[in-house]
Amino acid sequence: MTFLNRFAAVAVLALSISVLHAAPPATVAGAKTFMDKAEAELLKLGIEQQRADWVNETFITDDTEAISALFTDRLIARTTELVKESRQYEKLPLPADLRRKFLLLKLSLNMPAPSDPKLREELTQTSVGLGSAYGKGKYCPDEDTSHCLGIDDLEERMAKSRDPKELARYWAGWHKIAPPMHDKYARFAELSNQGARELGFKDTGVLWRSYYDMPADQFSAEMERLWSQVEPLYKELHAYVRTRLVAKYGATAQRPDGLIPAHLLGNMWSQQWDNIFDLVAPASAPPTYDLGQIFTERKTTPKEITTYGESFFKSLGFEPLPPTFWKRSMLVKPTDHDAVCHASAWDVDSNEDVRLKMCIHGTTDDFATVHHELGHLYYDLSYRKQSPLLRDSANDGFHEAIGDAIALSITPEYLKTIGLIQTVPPPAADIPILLRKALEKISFLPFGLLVDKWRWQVFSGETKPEGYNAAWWALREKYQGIAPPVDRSESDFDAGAKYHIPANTPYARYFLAAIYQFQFYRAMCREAGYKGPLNRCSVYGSKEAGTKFAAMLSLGKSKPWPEALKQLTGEDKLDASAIVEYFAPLLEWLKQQNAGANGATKPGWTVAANPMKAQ
Ligand code: X8Z
Ligand code: ZN
Repeated sequence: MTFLNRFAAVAVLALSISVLHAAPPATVAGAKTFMDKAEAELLKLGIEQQRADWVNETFITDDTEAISALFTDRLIARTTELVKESRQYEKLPLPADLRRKFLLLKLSLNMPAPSDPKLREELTQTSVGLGSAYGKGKYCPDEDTSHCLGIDDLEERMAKSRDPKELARYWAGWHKIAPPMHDKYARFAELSNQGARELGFKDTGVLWRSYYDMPADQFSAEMERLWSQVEPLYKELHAYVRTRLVAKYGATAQRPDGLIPAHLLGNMWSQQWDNIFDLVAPASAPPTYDLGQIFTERKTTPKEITTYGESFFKSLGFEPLPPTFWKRSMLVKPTDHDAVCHASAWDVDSNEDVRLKMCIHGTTDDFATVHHELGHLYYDLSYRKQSPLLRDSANDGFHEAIGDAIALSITPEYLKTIGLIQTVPPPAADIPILLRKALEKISFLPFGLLVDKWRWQVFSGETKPEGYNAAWWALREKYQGIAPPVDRSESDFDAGAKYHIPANTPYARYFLAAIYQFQFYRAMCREAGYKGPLNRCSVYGSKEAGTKFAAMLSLGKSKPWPEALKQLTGEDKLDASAIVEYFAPLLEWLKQQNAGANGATKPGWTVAANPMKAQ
């Protein structure tokens, strides 16, 4: 043995002794202790972060932004460390439940961050800043800043105005909030990707797609499979609406390529079209009802609107909302300071302290949104007995689908039962009622799909910052069949004018929810003993449906999602057959209309040379 070799042998021995001292060999018992401690620690950090974030989102100032960024930073820093420490247990033969927790820990960050504290801090500050920029966003039509409009006002105007020039002004005015976010967003994506790579994922998009108890690529394929099941329905609806808009607006709505100008659909992002029901309702149909109008006439308060939602859940056997909900929620927009108006549900202490943050105006949309948000909160309350990492939905699509599944039971019979309408419209009103539902649900599907398609491309590097807007409009055109009301270019950043982009909330969840909610609803109807056509079922008051629903909710994230789905529905696959069944009578009717006497309308559109060009 040469001297050098001998030296190396001694060094190796010394090193192995020091390794032995620093870290005893990983054991299954050690893995369990590690996980128990990690869960307790992250729960505490998570509660602190939620409190700081709540204060920031309901009262945006430079200070609350900084406080929120600080607590977000602490939570991410510790989670990242714990994920790295957890690697020593990866190869052990862990019991399935414990192995699942290790996986969930690794997937728990929507915004993975570099472990370099400087870069991590930059990322959290950038991210909180983007969220606040959206929250503070306003369109000021004139010099007088007391006339500025926030997104809640603008959404109401987009819903109600029927003047295309005015609509285009609101649309363009709001989209001006986003260009200043462009470079910050690009930096955000870069840093978040670096964090994802440190955790062992190719990029943040791959991390997000790994969330569904199947390989990331298989998840993308699932989304496409579902889209192909519902695309024919969307295309028929699109063609029908386009014909009616041309009848109303003439040349403004008519384009040779068949695309619909985005500002005419009653919604800032053209994502749900129910606000233009009056423009597309069949002329000969019996009148239905307008909940927004009823709330206005009756001066129904935001609290009362929220109580309608709570009563539905109570009728299924759920507990009343805790008193702190009423004390701590924000139900109306503050008049003296900025707040993020986009509705959200908060589970602040992972136990009882649930809250709603919303700027309720009393529109029909608000009624649906209140049910949506209470769905989140009742899910939170149902899984609070699980251990901390399992206090979450089976997957994020489940979380988004709960309240919507309940809201599908808001049928005319139900509204009569609770005294919101006096008479139930005759059976001839079924088609208009279904049409309004399709304007809310079917119109949403391509948007639900494309938001994350765009983001996955951004995270993977396929779309570069200098091509953000072209990629956005290529997807808007391909999937939604819409065109911008005014010319766009790369000095715009239109994706940034949608809440979930600056807020970094993944969006595929809403597409999944649009499918799941009909599966959940169909199963609950079955449980309630309902036998008629699916669109007329309401499970209001059914304790049988409620018990089965509650059992699924209380599982939280303790089982892979197919098992949770099976518990309620007997099915273990995402399946568009329930949404297709629900809208089957409407699909036939739409086909007839589109093929009808006054000029056959061919569903679909051709690809424009430049999707960023208005006409
Ligand atoms: O963001 C929401 C909820 C809060 S989770 C109000 N939704 C999506 C959106 O507004 O874009 C519900 C429908 C889709
Ligand atoms: Zn939601």
